[in-house]
Amino acid sequence: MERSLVLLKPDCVQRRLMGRVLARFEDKGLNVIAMKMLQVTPDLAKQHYAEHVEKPFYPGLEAFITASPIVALVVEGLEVIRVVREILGATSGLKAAAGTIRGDYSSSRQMNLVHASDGPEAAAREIALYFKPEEVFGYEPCLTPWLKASDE
Ligand code: FUP
Repeated sequence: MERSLVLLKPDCVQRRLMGRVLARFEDKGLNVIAMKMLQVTPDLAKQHYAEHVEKPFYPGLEAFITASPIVALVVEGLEVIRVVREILGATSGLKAAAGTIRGDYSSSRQMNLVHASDGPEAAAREIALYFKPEEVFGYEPCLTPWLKASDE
Protein backbone atom coordinates (compact mmCIF):
# COMPACT_ATOMS: atom_id res chain seq x y z
CA MET A 1 0.00 0.00 0.00
CA GLU A 2 1.15 3.52 -0.82
CA ARG A 3 -0.03 6.93 0.37
CA SER A 4 -0.19 10.21 -1.56
CA LEU A 5 -0.82 13.79 -0.44
CA VAL A 6 -3.53 15.41 -2.52
CA LEU A 7 -4.54 19.08 -2.41
CA LEU A 8 -7.79 20.44 -3.81
CA LYS A 9 -6.40 23.85 -4.72
CA PRO A 10 -8.16 27.22 -4.34
CA ASP A 11 -9.60 27.08 -7.87
CA CYS A 12 -11.10 23.63 -7.13
CA VAL A 13 -12.81 24.92 -3.95
CA GLN A 14 -13.97 28.21 -5.53
CA ARG A 15 -15.36 26.47 -8.62
CA ARG A 16 -17.36 23.96 -6.51
CA LEU A 17 -15.50 21.01 -7.99
CA MET A 18 -14.50 19.37 -4.69
CA GLY A 19 -17.25 16.75 -4.78
CA ARG A 20 -16.58 15.76 -8.38
CA VAL A 21 -12.83 15.45 -7.78
CA LEU A 22 -13.31 13.43 -4.60
CA ALA A 23 -15.79 11.19 -6.40
CA ARG A 24 -13.13 10.25 -8.97
CA PHE A 25 -10.83 8.98 -6.22
CA GLU A 26 -13.66 7.19 -4.42
CA ASP A 27 -15.01 5.68 -7.64
CA LYS A 28 -11.55 4.28 -8.40
CA GLY A 29 -11.60 2.45 -5.07
CA LEU A 30 -8.94 4.54 -3.35
CA ASN A 31 -9.16 5.00 0.39
CA VAL A 32 -9.34 8.58 1.74
CA ILE A 33 -7.62 8.30 5.13
CA ALA A 34 -7.23 12.01 6.09
CA MET A 35 -8.91 15.26 5.06
CA LYS A 36 -9.03 18.91 6.21
CA MET A 37 -9.69 22.44 4.94
CA LEU A 38 -7.00 25.02 5.57
CA GLN A 39 -5.54 28.26 4.27
CA VAL A 40 -1.99 27.84 2.97
CA THR A 41 0.37 30.48 4.40
CA PRO A 42 3.31 31.90 2.41
CA ASP A 43 5.62 29.93 4.72
CA LEU A 44 3.82 26.63 4.08
CA ALA A 45 3.75 27.38 0.34
CA LYS A 46 7.55 27.83 0.36
CA GLN A 47 8.00 24.50 2.16
CA HIS A 48 5.56 22.68 -0.11
CA TYR A 49 7.04 24.10 -3.32
CA ALA A 50 10.67 24.18 -2.08
CA GLU A 51 11.97 22.93 -5.44
CA HIS A 52 10.23 25.83 -7.25
CA VAL A 53 10.90 28.78 -4.89
CA GLU A 54 13.67 30.22 -7.06
CA LYS A 55 11.76 29.82 -10.34
CA PRO A 56 10.26 32.83 -12.15
CA PHE A 57 6.72 31.49 -11.86
CA TYR A 58 6.94 30.99 -8.07
CA PRO A 59 5.56 34.41 -6.92
CA GLY A 60 2.41 33.87 -8.98
CA LEU A 61 2.12 30.29 -7.76
CA GLU A 62 2.41 31.40 -4.11
CA ALA A 63 -0.17 34.18 -4.59
CA PHE A 64 -2.56 31.61 -6.11
CA ILE A 65 -2.14 28.82 -3.55
CA THR A 66 -2.50 31.24 -0.58
CA ALA A 67 -5.45 33.21 -2.03
CA SER A 68 -8.32 31.05 -0.72
CA PRO A 69 -8.81 27.86 1.34
CA ILE A 70 -7.75 24.46 0.09
CA VAL A 71 -8.63 20.91 1.10
CA ALA A 72 -5.77 18.55 1.91
CA LEU A 73 -6.25 14.80 1.88
CA VAL A 74 -4.26 11.61 2.11
CA VAL A 75 -5.29 8.79 -0.19
CA GLU A 76 -4.13 5.22 0.16
CA GLY A 77 -4.09 2.36 -2.33
CA LEU A 78 -1.95 0.07 -4.46
CA GLU A 79 0.48 2.16 -6.57
CA VAL A 80 -1.60 5.16 -5.52
CA ILE A 81 1.08 7.78 -6.31
CA ARG A 82 1.13 6.87 -10.01
CA VAL A 83 -2.58 6.07 -10.17
CA VAL A 84 -3.60 9.47 -8.74
CA ARG A 85 -1.26 11.39 -11.04
CA GLU A 86 -2.76 9.57 -14.01
CA ILE A 87 -6.25 10.48 -12.80
CA LEU A 88 -5.10 14.14 -12.61
CA GLY A 89 -3.45 14.23 -16.04
CA ALA A 90 -0.56 16.39 -17.28
CA THR A 91 0.38 19.49 -15.25
CA SER A 92 -1.19 21.93 -17.70
CA GLY A 93 -4.91 21.64 -18.22
CA LEU A 94 -4.29 22.59 -21.85
CA LYS A 95 -2.14 19.47 -22.34
CA ALA A 96 -3.94 17.01 -20.05
CA ALA A 97 -5.83 14.22 -21.80
CA ALA A 98 -9.62 14.28 -21.95
CA GLY A 99 -11.00 12.03 -19.24
CA THR A 100 -8.47 13.22 -16.66
CA ILE A 101 -9.51 15.77 -14.01
CA ARG A 102 -7.31 18.52 -15.46
CA GLY A 103 -8.17 17.56 -19.02
CA ASP A 104 -11.88 17.81 -18.27
CA TYR A 105 -11.99 20.85 -15.98
CA SER A 106 -8.85 23.01 -16.38
CA SER A 107 -7.51 25.21 -19.18
CA SER A 108 -4.53 26.49 -17.21
CA ARG A 109 -1.02 25.51 -16.17
CA GLN A 110 -1.24 27.33 -12.82
CA MET A 111 -4.93 26.78 -12.04
CA ASN A 112 -4.80 23.03 -12.51
CA LEU A 113 -7.19 22.26 -9.62
CA VAL A 114 -5.38 19.44 -7.81
CA HIS A 115 -1.89 18.60 -6.51
CA ALA A 116 -0.65 15.06 -5.93
CA SER A 117 2.73 13.80 -4.67
CA ASP A 118 5.13 12.72 -7.43
CA GLY A 119 7.03 9.98 -5.56
CA PRO A 120 7.29 8.12 -2.23
CA GLU A 121 9.78 10.56 -0.68
CA ALA A 122 7.71 13.58 -1.70
CA ALA A 123 4.58 11.88 -0.36
CA ALA A 124 6.13 11.26 3.07
CA ARG A 125 7.48 14.82 3.24
CA GLU A 126 4.21 16.41 2.08
CA ILE A 127 1.94 14.30 4.33
CA ALA A 128 4.04 15.43 7.32
CA LEU A 129 3.70 19.08 6.21
CA TYR A 130 -0.11 18.97 6.28
CA PHE A 131 -1.03 16.31 8.85
CA LYS A 132 -0.04 15.22 12.35
CA PRO A 133 0.27 11.42 12.63
CA GLU A 134 -2.94 11.25 14.70
CA GLU A 135 -4.89 13.00 11.91
CA VAL A 136 -4.25 10.14 9.48
CA PHE A 137 -6.64 7.19 9.83
CA GLY A 138 -5.41 3.98 8.26
CA TYR A 139 -8.54 1.81 8.30
CA GLU A 140 -9.57 -1.34 6.49
CA PRO A 141 -12.48 -0.57 4.14
CA CYS A 142 -15.22 -3.19 4.31
CA LEU A 143 -15.34 -3.07 0.49
CA THR A 144 -11.80 -4.43 0.08
CA PRO A 145 -12.83 -8.02 -0.83
CA TRP A 146 -14.88 -6.56 -3.73
CA LEU A 147 -12.22 -4.16 -4.98
CA LYS A 148 -9.28 -6.52 -5.58
CA ALA A 149 -8.21 -10.13 -5.30
CA SER A 150 -6.61 -11.18 -2.01
CA ASP A 151 -3.20 -11.73 -3.67
CA GLU A 152 -3.09 -8.27 -5.34
P1 FUP B 1 2.89 18.87 -10.79
O1 FUP B 1 3.86 17.86 -10.29
O2 FUP B 1 2.00 18.35 -11.90
O3 FUP B 1 2.08 19.52 -9.69
O4 FUP B 1 3.72 20.05 -11.47
P2 FUP B 1 5.10 20.77 -11.10
O5 FUP B 1 5.73 20.21 -9.87
O6 FUP B 1 5.90 20.80 -12.36
O7 FUP B 1 4.62 22.26 -10.81
C1 FUP B 1 4.11 22.62 -9.56
C2 FUP B 1 3.03 23.63 -9.75
O8 FUP B 1 3.57 24.82 -10.34
C3 FUP B 1 1.95 23.13 -10.70
F1 FUP B 1 0.80 22.90 -10.03
C4 FUP B 1 1.73 24.23 -11.68
C5 FUP B 1 2.68 25.34 -11.30
N1 FUP B 1 3.44 25.86 -12.44
C6 FUP B 1 3.18 27.14 -12.85
O9 FUP B 1 2.32 27.82 -12.28
N2 FUP B 1 3.92 27.62 -13.90
C7 FUP B 1 4.88 26.90 -14.53
O10 FUP B 1 5.52 27.40 -15.46
C8 FUP B 1 5.11 25.57 -14.08
C9 FUP B 1 4.38 25.08 -13.04
